[in-house]
Amino acid sequence: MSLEISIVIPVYNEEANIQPLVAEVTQVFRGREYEIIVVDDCSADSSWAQLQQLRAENPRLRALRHSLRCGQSTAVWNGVKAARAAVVATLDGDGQNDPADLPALLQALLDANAGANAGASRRVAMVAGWRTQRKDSAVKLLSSRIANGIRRNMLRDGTPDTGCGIKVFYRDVFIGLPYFDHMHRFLPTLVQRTGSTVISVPVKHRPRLRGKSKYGIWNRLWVGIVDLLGVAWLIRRSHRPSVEELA
Ligand SMILES: Nc1nc2c(ncn2[C@@H]2O[C@H](COP(=O)(O)OP(=O)(O)O)[C@@H](O)[C@H]2O)c(=O)[nH]1
Ligand SMILES: [Mg+2]
Repeated sequence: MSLEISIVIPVYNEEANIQPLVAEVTQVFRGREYEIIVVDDCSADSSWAQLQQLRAENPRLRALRHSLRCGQSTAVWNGVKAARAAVVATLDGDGQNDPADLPALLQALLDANAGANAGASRRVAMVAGWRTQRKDSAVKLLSSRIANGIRRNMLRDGTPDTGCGIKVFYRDVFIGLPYFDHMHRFLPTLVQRTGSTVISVPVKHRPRLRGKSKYGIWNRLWVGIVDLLGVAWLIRRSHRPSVEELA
């Protein structure tokens, strides 16, 4: 039986969140063909021990671990590479995204491509979650609003919330993207650069109940500016003519 979906969850020091989140995903996909891939980015807490225990009792759960901390993008990258399904979902590991949104996002992706050939180039390759009611601190909301405004103006990616951790997409399209640290914040732009379309769908957002946020204003702002320039350069340096071949 082939898998319908691989759910990739990057974690760094999320020891109190992994078990409840895996239980939620398991509940949501009960009776379906799926796998959960948690990628531990060399956590300093008991995340890996939790995963060892959970893996022993849940064959649908796979656990990967980095030998050193490399950041969220690399964790997502390695998780997607390891995925066995043609469609992959990502989910933050802190429980702020609601796994109950995943089936609708998956369906939106499949519906958008109904009747299209698997290899057709112009298709909806990604459905991005859109946190219409974010449950974050005022400081985070404000800094995110400013950063989003600048990004939207520079990249014109037509995506209201690129930073949302919940996304569903075709694995082969993702694997064809250029890899770099922090790429996870630019996935809609990078996917559009391949000629594919991205649609946004409203999703729930929940407050972080356990553990601490790994991002503050400063570690997001400065790298964000460098990344934005880098991504703008990538867009400028790409061409996508249609290619014809003599019969
Ligand atoms: N693998 C990995 N995941 C990370 C890292 N930093 C954050 N994450 C994960 O990315 C997700 C979002 O991070 P979080 O700290 O909740 O960011 P916030 O929601 O913007 O405050 C969570 O699943 C984190 O565990 C990291 O350095 N490596
Ligand atoms: Mg969070």
